[in-house]
Amino acid sequence: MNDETLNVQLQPKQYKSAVKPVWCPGCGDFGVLGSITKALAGLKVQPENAAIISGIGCSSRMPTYLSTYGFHGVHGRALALATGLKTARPDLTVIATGGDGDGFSIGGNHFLHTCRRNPDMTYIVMDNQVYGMTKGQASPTTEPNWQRGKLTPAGTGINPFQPLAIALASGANFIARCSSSDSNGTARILMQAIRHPGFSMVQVLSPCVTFRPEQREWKNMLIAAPVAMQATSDPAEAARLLLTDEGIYTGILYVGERPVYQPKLESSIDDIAEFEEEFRI
Ligand SMILES: Cc1ncc(C[n+]2csc(CCOP(=O)(O)OP(=O)(O)O)c2C)c(N)n1
Ligand code: SF4
Repeated sequence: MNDETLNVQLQPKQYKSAVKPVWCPGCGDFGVLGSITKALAGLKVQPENAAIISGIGCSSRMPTYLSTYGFHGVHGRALALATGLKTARPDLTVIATGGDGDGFSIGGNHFLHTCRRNPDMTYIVMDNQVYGMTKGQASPTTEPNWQRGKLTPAGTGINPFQPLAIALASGANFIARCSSSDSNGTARILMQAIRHPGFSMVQVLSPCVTFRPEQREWKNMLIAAPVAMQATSDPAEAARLLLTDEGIYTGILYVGERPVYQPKLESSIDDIAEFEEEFRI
């Protein structure tokens, strides 16, 4: 971190780029963009010391709208990219962003293993229970009886993926759920997620007003999780909470203490030609 830029207090809007979001009016992702800028400002992370990494989807456009470093990658590969970056540049604040399709479908395998590996980064999934960008197909978190999808007119009939329970079982070190309709509350949780060592998984319920207009009602259905001032660090207690909450508890649901993945950076490769030879087919 550059000493000259340490602790300079920027306003949240200074974390926004000059690019105007192309999201549909009313999309929940606007609220999440605001929360990320507030969290970075609150933590006094300078834009040049942060990197936002994403895959593909409406929500994955996030890096474009921020003045930090960023990488809008390929579908489902945000966590692989982000892990590589954090490993090479542990000094950076690395945040991966994306949607439920990107993260739990095509990127599902990376999700499991990033939780397991536990690099010190934050993953923000804007969950709208649908593939927004490709016009409204069912995603892993879609309810089994959602019948408006053109590919699944009778519903998927499949149990939804439970991102937070799976994150817990796979080893994520901080687990929270929030809502895009509560921009300040989400910003506060993101600050804690970013500060906490290890892999922080934050599911933000973020309505797709175009393909799931009924999600506008989410803001009236969310309830604060029944945890005391302090989130539990007991995985069994967290599992009980996550598996019985019907998907609407918000707040910090688990805080763990697993060791962070940060391999040593010294290279043992002295001769690159010799290394290439080893991999020649
Ligand atoms: C390899 C690959 N497969 C499929 C696609 C098409 N595709 C683009 S975005 C997307 C799903 C996006 O849904 P989600 O991640 O939930 O994000 P949202 O748009 O809802 O924010 C898909 C299937 C692609 N870009 N690349
Ligand atoms: S299609 Fe849905 S997720 Fe995509 S920008 Fe529009 S409201 Fe947001």
